[in-house]
Amino acid sequence: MTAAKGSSPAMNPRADFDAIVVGAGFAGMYMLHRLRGLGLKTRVIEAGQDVGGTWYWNRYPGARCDGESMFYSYSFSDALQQEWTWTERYAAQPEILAYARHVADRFDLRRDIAFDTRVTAATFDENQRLWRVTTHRGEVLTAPFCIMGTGNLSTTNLPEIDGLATFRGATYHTGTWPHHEVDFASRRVGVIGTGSSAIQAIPMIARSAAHLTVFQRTANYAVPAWNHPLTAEEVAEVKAHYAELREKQRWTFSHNMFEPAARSALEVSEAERQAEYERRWREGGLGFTSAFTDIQYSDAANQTAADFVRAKIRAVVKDPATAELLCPKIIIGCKRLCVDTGYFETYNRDNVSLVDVSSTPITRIAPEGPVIGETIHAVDALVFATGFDAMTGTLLAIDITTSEGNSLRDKWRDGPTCYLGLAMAGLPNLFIITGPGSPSVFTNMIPTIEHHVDFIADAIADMRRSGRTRIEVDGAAESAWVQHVADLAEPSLRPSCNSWYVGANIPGKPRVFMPYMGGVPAYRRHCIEVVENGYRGFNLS
Ligand code: NA7
Repeated sequence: MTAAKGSSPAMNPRADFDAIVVGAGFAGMYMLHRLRGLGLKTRVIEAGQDVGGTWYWNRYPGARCDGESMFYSYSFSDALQQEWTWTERYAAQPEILAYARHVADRFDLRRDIAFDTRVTAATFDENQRLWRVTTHRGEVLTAPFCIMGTGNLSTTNLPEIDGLATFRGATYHTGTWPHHEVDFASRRVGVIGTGSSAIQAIPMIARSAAHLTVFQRTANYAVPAWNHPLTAEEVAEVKAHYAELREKQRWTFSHNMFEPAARSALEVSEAERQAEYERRWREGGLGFTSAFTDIQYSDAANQTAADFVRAKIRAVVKDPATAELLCPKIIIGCKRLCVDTGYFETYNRDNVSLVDVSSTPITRIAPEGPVIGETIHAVDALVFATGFDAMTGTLLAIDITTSEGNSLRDKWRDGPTCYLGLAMAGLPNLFIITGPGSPSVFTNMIPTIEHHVDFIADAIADMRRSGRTRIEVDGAAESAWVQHVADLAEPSLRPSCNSWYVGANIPGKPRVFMPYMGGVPAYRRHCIEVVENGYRGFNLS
């Protein structure tokens, strides 16, 4: 890869590009589109062979978005949202990937994307005022701005279990699924993990495998998707009102169109509470925990929602011992709520067994399969649905430094610190799209991405207009924001339990509650005030 010929960079004649964007998922693609619109010469660097990011890699059976398709999509182009037609309430991975490809074609994005190329390091040269971005091929590209669109769930977590290399069968990770069809027919399959990915994959694998053994460490809550094909009328109705619906979406709590909670779970009668949970259950999806205002804040309120889901599980799963094992003991909302299609029903099949690895973990993997205590569970294939080094893993895999000796790895040694989840003190002209300290993973990601991309593009455009070339977060503003994010999380039940939100799934990862819990409207208002006050908290020069 060499610097593209043609126009020279507008912002720093010594650089190859005006901006380098890492990642060609939904963040990187829209970032490229916006920067191009500003006339900036931009290069996107993408590890995969095509666009799509998360939806390029997560191809496991049953992979599907648990945000509703008509609102889990770009809003920046009305022509795009009018011409694209989603076929199901929740889009499956192939459809989302097809959409990403369509966007790349429609906006002619690929000509500025270097595929199959992984960024290994990025160093800011203070003298030249530019980032030197190094790829795994050894190339170095330069630009005054570097923007990380690297995703929050893009570095897989493969637990280190003794003997894995000796396993005779095939191994898979849901987050790096092969591109070819994986045929589990007449094979004994083991799935490790019961998070969102597993809960989607298990019913599908159970249908084809000779036998499926699920190794569960922590039982999880799942609410039915009630997925269905969208009718022409449903699609037409949304399309006719997209403009106002999108504006409404931008000011919802999580960029989802859930009905917001109005009351405490504890202020209503038992009958009203049950009716509200039942109504939300019938509706399906992630809006379930928006039933009451205090589900994430009061243990007693949380228990009412948890008890409701546990009763549903017991009603579905026929074997009482299996049902008890599947009933989560953790608070609801501790780990991300899962949305399922036939997950609990799958345990009624004769070819599915559930193995509890909470008290006795998987001690090692023998050539035949996982060993728990003295028992070898023989399988022909092992699926790791063991999640990701979320939110920070991918950024820390890149050696991000400055010529002044600052380094992201040092800065984040005790956990991520970031202003607005967008940029950091000590690392000028570097932006993160949906970084730690922003609403990010608590929201519908595509509109959240659009918000950050617009912020970054507008900031660069403002700098260009005012002839400024350097933007850096003020250390005090960053510390105050980090404290604000922690203060928002503190009264909630969430930081107290183990999840990837606090880094608890990765051994040795500092325990910090990473997402912003104040909701999208408050966050958007902060961002607006920052800009209106001359980029308060940033130093521009
Ligand atoms: P998750 O939600 O992080 O789930 C990973 C699962 O793997 C979870 O059940 C873990 O149990 C389990 N796990 C991890 N390591 C082990 C070992 N060593 N032994 C047994 N079980 C293990 O990842 P997903 O891919 O499902 O979902 C990630 C996000 O993608 C999701 O939240 C949505 O936002 C979309 P644990 O709970 O740690 O006990």
